[in-house]
Amino acid sequence: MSDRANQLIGDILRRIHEAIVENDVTYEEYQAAKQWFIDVGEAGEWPLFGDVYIEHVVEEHSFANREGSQGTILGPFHLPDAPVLEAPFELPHRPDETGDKTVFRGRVTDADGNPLANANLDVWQADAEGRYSSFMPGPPEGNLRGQVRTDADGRYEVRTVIPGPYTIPLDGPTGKMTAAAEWSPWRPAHIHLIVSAEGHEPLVTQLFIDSSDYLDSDVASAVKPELIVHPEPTGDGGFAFTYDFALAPARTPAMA
Ligand code: MBD
Ligand code: FE
Repeated sequence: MSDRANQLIGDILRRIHEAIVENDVTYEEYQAAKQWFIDVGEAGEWPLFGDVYIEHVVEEHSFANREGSQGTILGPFHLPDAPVLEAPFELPHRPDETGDKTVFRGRVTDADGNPLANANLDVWQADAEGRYSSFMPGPPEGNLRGQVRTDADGRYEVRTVIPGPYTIPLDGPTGKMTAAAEWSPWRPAHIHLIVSAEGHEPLVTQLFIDSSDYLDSDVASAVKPELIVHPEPTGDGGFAFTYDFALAPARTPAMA
């Protein structure tokens, strides 16, 4: 690995050095940057910063030309071991959970369209105020997190509420950096999923709500047109939409 480390670390440092020279970075700016690195660490925001500003390039590059459905970034708010839900497949929520009720359903298939039975969909999302349980005050632990399995025809169904848009914390170092550059701190409303089935490449993705603001200005640069969904009113005050997932074959494990 030391050839790799030499190459990669060397290249990244060279590019930072070039940016310093090309932009005439001052000693004051260097010291302010050093303090900002310290602040990001103290605030526990390195996962946030990385997933907002860096992960999308890793995802796009790593999965360029993947077969089947589009993926996008994982982000910092996934928790393993959410409960596996039985019918009617309703994500755990508060009795007075706000937000428009919605159901989404579809099929999980392989890249050729053959249904995948017993595929797993791990689903997590913010509440209507854009807050993720376990990471922000408000929603109780486990809120709006759950897993569902496909039936023999590869069909799944999830009942939940439509999330609100999310803003990165404005008073933390990542938010302050974003404000300093006069960038928008918002992510459009989205539902996260990891869709997995034996013998297939797990699909880490998000579904974006078409009526949300910020679809064209996602701070995390993670929106793809194929991932925008269109909830339709069902006549009872709720909404419904469909989404089918096609999984690529598992990548051949790298030779040791
Ligand atoms: C999110 O909700 C998110 O999905 C990502 C990728 C980064 C920050 C917050
Ligand atoms: Fe998110």
